[in-house]
Amino acid sequence: MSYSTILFDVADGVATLTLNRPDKLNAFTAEMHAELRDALGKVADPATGCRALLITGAGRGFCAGQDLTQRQMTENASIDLGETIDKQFNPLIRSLRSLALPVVGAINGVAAGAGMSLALACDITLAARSASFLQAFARLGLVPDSGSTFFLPRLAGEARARGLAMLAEKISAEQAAQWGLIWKVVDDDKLTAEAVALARHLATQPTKGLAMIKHALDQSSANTLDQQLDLERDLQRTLGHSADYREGVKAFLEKRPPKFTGR
Ligand code: T3D
Repeated sequence: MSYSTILFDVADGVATLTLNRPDKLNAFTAEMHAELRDALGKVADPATGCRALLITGAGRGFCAGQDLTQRQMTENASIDLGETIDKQFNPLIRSLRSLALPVVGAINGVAAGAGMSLALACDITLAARSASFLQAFARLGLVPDSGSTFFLPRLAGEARARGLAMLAEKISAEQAAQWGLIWKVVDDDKLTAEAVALARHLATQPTKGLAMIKHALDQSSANTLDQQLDLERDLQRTLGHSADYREGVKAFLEKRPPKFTGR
């Protein structure tokens, strides 16, 4: 499949996915969703050799959420948004969160609506100092979707989640970092280099272990302590048989840097 709304490239174990509709601040269209689905399928395919994914946007925006020009409203128009959520946005967030490798978000500009949800769904999110975040949904009479009602209270706490979602006020990257919505803020001219370096570093790390860290953290808010302790035991048991664990211990004892293979 050739892509017209995204750029996709794999090098050195890192897949880079760039949303590429800069004139529309990389707003989502049905076509973009189809291309994202295809690209994420490649990232998940072990044959591609991806051990980390980097997501960013082209131009001055990261992603402005759903392209509203695809939602032209006539008097009394009514559209089944449940259908687009079910077929486009939910599969995107589900496939991102279930990727068995780390996902780095490099938020280069405004992230609004489902674009902000996408930023929150990444495992480690860096943002340019000039970037901003907007839960635009309430301005349209909608609820936050694409996981925002899940991520916001967990990351920022109830009070901030409610304020962000109901007031739909744009916040700065600094504010997003202070509230725990993202990992850190980087000077604009350093964002790409820092995000690429981070993704390359993660691609050299124990991929299986990182995937299981994601899994354990994803389960933790729904589990009791007992359930979580059992889960940690089970994951540790699996990882104890991995080549990367053997290499990690060996390298430590031999006082040399480890060479992880992701197995
Ligand atoms: O529909 C469903 O399937 C349900 C799912 C919904 C998920 C959602 O994401 S709902 C939320 C949709 N997104 C929004 O409501 C955000 C709308 N955009 C904005 O509020 C602002 O554009 C921003 C705050 C993001 C950025 O503002 P600013 O001043 O930096 O830029 P701008 O001038 O508004 O936008 C630049 C261009 O991008 C402009 O086009 P033009 O006039 O130069 O030709 C603008 O119309 C376009 N653009 C920005 N956002 C969207 C968009 N075009 C289509 N859809 C957009 N979402």
